[in-house]
Parts: sequence; C-alpha cells; structure tokens
Amino acid sequence: MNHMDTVKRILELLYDRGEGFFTMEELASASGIDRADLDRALDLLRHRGHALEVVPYRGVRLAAPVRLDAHLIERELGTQRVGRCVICFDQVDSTNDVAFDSARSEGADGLGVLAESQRRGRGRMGRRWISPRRTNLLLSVLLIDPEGELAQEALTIAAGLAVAEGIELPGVPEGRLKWPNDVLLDGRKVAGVLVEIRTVAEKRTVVVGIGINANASPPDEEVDFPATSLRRELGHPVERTELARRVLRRLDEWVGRVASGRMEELRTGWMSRCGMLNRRITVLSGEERYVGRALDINPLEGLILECDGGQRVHLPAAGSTVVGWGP
Ligand code: BT5
Repeated sequence: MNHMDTVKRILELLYDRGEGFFTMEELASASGIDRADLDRALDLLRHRGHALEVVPYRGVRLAAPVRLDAHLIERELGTQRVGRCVICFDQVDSTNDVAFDSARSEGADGLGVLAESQRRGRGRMGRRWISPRRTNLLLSVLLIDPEGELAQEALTIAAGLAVAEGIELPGVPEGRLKWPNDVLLDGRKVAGVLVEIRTVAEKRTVVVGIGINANASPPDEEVDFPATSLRRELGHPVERTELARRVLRRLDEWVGRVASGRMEELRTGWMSRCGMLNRRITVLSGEERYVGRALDINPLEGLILECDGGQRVHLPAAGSTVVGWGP
C-alpha cells in the first residue's frame, strides 16, 4: 500500500468508528504501519482539513462535524453516472460554477462538486442561497449532454425527488415537493434545486445544483418562505457524508430515468410527493400572475393549472414561482 492509500485507509477507519476512539496502537496496527508513520499520516489528515480529537488514554477520533471528503463520499458509492468522481472544496463562489469550469476535463460527466461554503451561492432568478460554513450540503453535479436528453424541467423534478428520497431518515417528516424546485418538510423549505444549462466546448452541459439544510437554516426574516433543517426536525445533528451519498445515489437513479425518457415515472413520483395538487395556488410566471387549481405536471412542459377563469395553462418551471397556496 502506498502512502496515500494508507492515509485514506486511516481516514476510513476513523470515519467508520464514528464517535468511538481508536487507540494509537490499534489504529497503527489496523492500518498496517508503525507509530512514526501513523503520526505523519495523522498530520497529513489535519493538513487536509480534518479536525482530530486526541484524548489521553482514549486515543483519536474525527471531530464533529466531519469535514466533507471526496474519498469518503466516493467509496463504494456504486453509481452508474452521478458521483463517479467527487471533489470537495472549503470555499468556492458557487459549486455550480466550479462544475461548469470542470466540464472540459476528461471524464468529467457525473462529477460531483461539494463545498463547505459558498461566497456567492445562488438560487433561481438572481436570488441568493444562504448557508453557514461546514453545516449543510452544497452540491453540484455536472452532466455532459451532447444529445440533449436531459430536459431542464425534467431534471429539476428528478433532483427534487432524489433529495426528498435522500433525506428520508427515521424521524424526518415526508419530503414534499413545491413546484418547481423546492423540497419541503411540514411546509418549510429544507432544500432547493437549481438546474443550469450552458454550452461548453460546443457541448450542451447541464449542472444540477442542490442545497440541503442539513444542520442549519436561515431565520425567517432572511428568506421569503419559511425554512427548516434536518437537524431542526430531528433534534440532533446530521452526518453529512452519508447524506451526500444517499442523495448522489438517488440522483443517479433519477437522472438515469430522465436520460432514458421514463417521464411517466417522474410524473408519478412527483404526484406522490406533491403538496399542492388540486389546491388553489398563485404562480408568478415571468411577468404574469396566475391563480387557479394545480391539476397535473408534465415533466417536459411544466405545471398544468386550471385558472379561475376556466382556461388551462402550462407554466414552464423556468421563470415560475409559486407565491401562495390555499386549500
Ligand atoms: C433555490 O432557488 O432554491 C435553488 C437553490 C440552489 C442552491 C444550490 S447550493 C449548491 C449550488 N450552488 C449554487 O450556487 N446554488 C446551488 P430559489 O427557488 O430561487 O430560492 C432562493 C430563495 O430561497 C432565496 O431568495 C431565499 O428566500 C430562500 N433561501 C435562501 N437560502 C435558503 C436556505 N438555506 N434554506 C431555505 N431557503 C433559503
């Protein structure tokens, strides 16, 4: 085993032990190195940003919150496309931008970009995404789509479903989707999705950006819709590595469905988690305001609304926001 493999192995051992400690002797022997090499490997882990807690007579463990680490996320992930390669940053402007910037690299399709914080995290239509450092998941997945198989509308729904499934933990209420791009728990926003499309090196390139409030959410006065976090729902902190892995796996499945045109599965998935079907809602779409009953979703065309005047309209996800809903 080379030096880097040893460091990865030590990280795995520490991570898998969770809150438990490893004595130095035990850790050295489990990773097959001597004490001096172990000290060097632990220094390297610290250098990579992992906080270690060393307690006399007990040993060493990873301090919480565990820093997001590409190796721990990629390890035996088992996905076809999404997250085959992962990179983690401390701070970036926006993980969506980093993903687009990586699109020219060899084998970039499916790349997952995570960051501990963003300087300019964005939502749709110039809005901001707020997330304190090292608390939540800020994730972007790059998909190179030269054949145009991945429609923006469909991917937005797919990502919402992937998040709703990925955050399913005992004690968390069922994730509901607020069209087009929000995931709610008990009527409060826990995650948002931002799908962006650009042409890079003459290829259609899609980035699915996902922000999940794992351990913190902005106070009500900072957002235009009430927010929540998984921690708030559960009453205890949430480990982000496993959460990222679950979301990547679900996203892999849903992206696979979109790529192979299985839109009916998307529609069914959305219907089963939609909190607004048959309710009277108000939608701002572009400059227009529509009030009516949400009838259906078409994963390629958007929301089908029966307006109060009786006419039916298809509202595209891009540029639309639900601003109010009633019974
Ligand atoms: C979204 O936009 O909900 C999409 C958010 C996508 C964020 C991810 S993070 C990783 C990737 N990199 C990026 O730069 N972005 C993506 P929208 O529907 O426009 O909602 C934005 C609105 O949600 C804001 O105007 C606030 O009112 C509210 N908001 C901001 N931060 C929030 C948070 N952490 N939790 C809940 N609501 C929030």
